[in-house]
Amino acid sequence: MIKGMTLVREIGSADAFDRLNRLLLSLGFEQGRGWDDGTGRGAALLAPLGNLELMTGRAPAVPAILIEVNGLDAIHTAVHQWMMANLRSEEVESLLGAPELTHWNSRLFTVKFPDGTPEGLRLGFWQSENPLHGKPVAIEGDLSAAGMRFGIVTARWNAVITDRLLQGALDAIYRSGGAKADVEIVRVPGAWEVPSAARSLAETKRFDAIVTLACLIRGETAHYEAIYNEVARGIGQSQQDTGIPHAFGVLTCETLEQALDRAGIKAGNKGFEAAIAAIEMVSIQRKIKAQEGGK
Ligand code: DLZ
Repeated sequence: MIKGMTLVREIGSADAFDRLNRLLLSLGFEQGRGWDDGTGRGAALLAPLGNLELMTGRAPAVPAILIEVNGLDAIHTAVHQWMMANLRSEEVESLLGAPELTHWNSRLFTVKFPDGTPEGLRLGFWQSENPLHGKPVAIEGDLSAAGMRFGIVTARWNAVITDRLLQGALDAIYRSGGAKADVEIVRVPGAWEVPSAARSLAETKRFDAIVTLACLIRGETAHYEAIYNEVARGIGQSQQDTGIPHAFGVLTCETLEQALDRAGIKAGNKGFEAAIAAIEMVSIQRKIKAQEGGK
């Protein structure tokens, strides 16, 4: 299974290397493990998600390195300030573009950092635009996980499926602005153990939501109905008793093939969907509480 992706880019001077490293960290990249082997240095800048995009038919209209952000205008301001402090001011205008709408419902700006190489380091920063305008009539949850803490309980039984569900859940949280430090994962033997671990996590009050992940396959599971009913009841009861949203990412399938389909092959990834539901529920809970407080 693919685990990650690394893009390697040479920076022409040591001075530019240090300054760009500091800038990108200040914009929100996470510091990874760097290296220095006496002949050169490397700095690892970690983003929550990677994406390899191939294209054909025409040249790309964007830089080869695209960085998705929240708060595009604040990022633009920070980059502008950095450039004004580090470069000649007359250079900045030609190197830094303004945020512009793209044809894929996003806004993007490009910037070229002089880095000692002839072409310079060209980056594109972009942010997706929310298509919803106006105030919703109903209270609806937002899909920003920034500042939210999650406990994820995942079963080791049928790990080929539950690992994919876990990957989907983490994908959803990190893509929505959640921080790695705010996610704790607990692995339990099987679906049967999920409710009690979920309750233990919820009772610590350290989490805004719990995401439960497991996979029951009828053909291979003795007492399938009995286990399923108890798991569903236990997770529901923990949610009711603790008042902390519990997202239900427990697959109940007839066959392994059906389970694979629901774990990212043909029918979406139910782990991803469960985590999105958790984010939404935390947001809804906060809005309801805020409304109460305002009365
Ligand atoms: C025992 C069992 C069986 C037969 N099937 C499954 C399954 O399909 N999915 C799952 O998550 N767990 C299964 N288990 C394990 C039980 O959930 C539990 O972990 C053990 O009975 C130990 O209490």
